[in-house]
Amino acid sequence: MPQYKLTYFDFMALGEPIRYLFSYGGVKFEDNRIDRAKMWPKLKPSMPFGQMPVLEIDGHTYHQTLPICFYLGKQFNIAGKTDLDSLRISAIANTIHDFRKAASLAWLEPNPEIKSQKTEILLKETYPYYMQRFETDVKNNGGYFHGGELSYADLFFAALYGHFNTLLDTDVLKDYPALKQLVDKVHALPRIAEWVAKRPKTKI
Ligand SMILES: N[C@@H](CCC(=O)N[C@@H](CS)C(=O)NCC(=O)O)C(=O)O
Repeated sequence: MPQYKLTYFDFMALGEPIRYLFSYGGVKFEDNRIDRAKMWPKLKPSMPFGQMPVLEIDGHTYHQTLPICFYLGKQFNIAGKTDLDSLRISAIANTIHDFRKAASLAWLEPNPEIKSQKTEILLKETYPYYMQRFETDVKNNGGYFHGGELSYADLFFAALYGHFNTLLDTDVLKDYPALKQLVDKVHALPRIAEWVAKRPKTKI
């Protein structure tokens, strides 16, 4: 079994889908959490593209959340049976990642006036745009994002649920019952439930 070391901030955010995948697969990993204020400025120049998460596999460093999730999804047989299934699953995960980026840009905006404009667009336009489409996908695919069975896109979304709630300051799934059922189903998987119970509790 390879040695895995995940390096990310002490938040859920983009680290959490990777942590969910390791938990789902029942694979041990080192959960290396970086303090943003104290440790990050020194560490940033050593990162492949100045950002995290990064995953070390037997001492080799890999970056970019989505390819890491695809790789782990493949290891655990939840990355699609055929190449076309994989294409669809990866398109969904990328789209969830796009939504996260839009939400985090509003949340991180330092100028209060611009932040309130960005937040209004996020809440009134971007959020319903994405969630309505995600909800329809899950309704049309037997309660999962693709093919009536669990894929890493489902884990990706469920892992980001708490993070989205913080970014939008609301329960983002209150009007989206199919998505809520999917997230509950993922959180009822025994190894995921075990991870969620024992993980460090963070807001973001
Ligand atoms: N495309 C990258 C984005 C990574 C990213 O945005 N990382 C942020 C944290 S979520 C980061 O490292 N921020 C610190 C910085 O840029 O200095 C991925 O999906 O992994």
